[in-house]
Amino acid sequence: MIQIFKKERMWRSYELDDTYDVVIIGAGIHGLATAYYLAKQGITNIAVVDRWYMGSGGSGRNTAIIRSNYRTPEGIAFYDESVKIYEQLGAELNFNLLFSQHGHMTLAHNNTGVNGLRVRAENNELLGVDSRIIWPDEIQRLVPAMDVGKTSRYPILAALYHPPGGIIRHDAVVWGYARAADRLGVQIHPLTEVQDIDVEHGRVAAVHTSRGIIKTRTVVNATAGWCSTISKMVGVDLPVVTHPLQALVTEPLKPFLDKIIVSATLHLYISQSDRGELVIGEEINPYSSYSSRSTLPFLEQAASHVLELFPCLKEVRILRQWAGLCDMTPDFSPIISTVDEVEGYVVDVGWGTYGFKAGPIAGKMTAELIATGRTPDLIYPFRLSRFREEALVGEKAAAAVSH
Ligand code: PYC
Repeated sequence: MIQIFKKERMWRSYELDDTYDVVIIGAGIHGLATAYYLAKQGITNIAVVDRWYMGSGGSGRNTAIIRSNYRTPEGIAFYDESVKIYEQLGAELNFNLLFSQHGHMTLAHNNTGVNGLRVRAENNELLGVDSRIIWPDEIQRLVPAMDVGKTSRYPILAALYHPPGGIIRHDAVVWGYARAADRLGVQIHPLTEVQDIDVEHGRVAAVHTSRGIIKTRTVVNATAGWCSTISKMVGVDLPVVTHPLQALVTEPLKPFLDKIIVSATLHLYISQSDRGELVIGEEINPYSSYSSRSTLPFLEQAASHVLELFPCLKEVRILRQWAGLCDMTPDFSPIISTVDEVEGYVVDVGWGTYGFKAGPIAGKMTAELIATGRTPDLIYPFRLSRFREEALVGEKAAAAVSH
């Protein structure tokens, strides 16, 4: 006898209601995590709207690196909370997120680079984050396939080794949060484009969408690369410039690389996925744009940089490329904040190249901010007013992506 199993629906479809307590714009990891943590606090009359499909922005277009080896005390503390959430998130959402923590290694090829890594190592250690400087012998032992040689064009002098760093299945994180939020009563509305936002007497009043007008007193902008265009709808200029960031995957290979390798000099990061593909990224495009087209110059540069470190990969074929949009702030730190000029308008933006790894803690903090009306200590450094208070959180040089 053939048994037919009825497939469980991951989330439901709804008509758009005319009123919600909270409207979250952006059904990526940030928007969905915010909805989930709000619903856990009992605020369930929520619409998460997205002009395209769930996870179609940065959440589906990143290289899925999770780490907390940042540079500033504020950044380290914040991203470390995210790593801690990721470590138990699969169990909490009852969804396999394929999270593997095999370690993250940032290489230095000159003395300036080594000094930069020392600053990070010391700040990490002070805050209890597992990160230390290692030298070529240990690097070679941990990554036998890499050319650390003194004769290569970019000899490796040292590395910042961060054992808790890892990679995860990014779509699974989006789906896991979406399913959990749906079960708590959150409505997720894909293909629902926000066209305008009404502000009345200094307060958010309604959101105009391609499927109708929604009355609400709270709007969350979680739209990453598009955040400044949404913010203009309420008359708030964000200190954000959008740049594309590109990546590629190769054909699958037998497992040979369990560490994430990052080179700040080459602006390169490379890891091997559970499927065996190499996932490779480089720096942000130097120009501001909303285009998510791949380019040949990126491909050429990434390929040549990979071969500097891994000459053994010279015959490997590339399967596909993609690009995402990064909402860059002047200090490379995010903005998670209420906005003085418009009551009820909350931003979770400015993630630049760090958005995916921060999704869980950003969602949790944004939810707490909305539910309590108070800014949690962990995100106080990331308030919007820091730009006029000259209290920047300089996270430059905490990544390989050109800054
Ligand atoms: O910060 O780990 C990172 C990263 C990788 C790609 C973009 N940002």
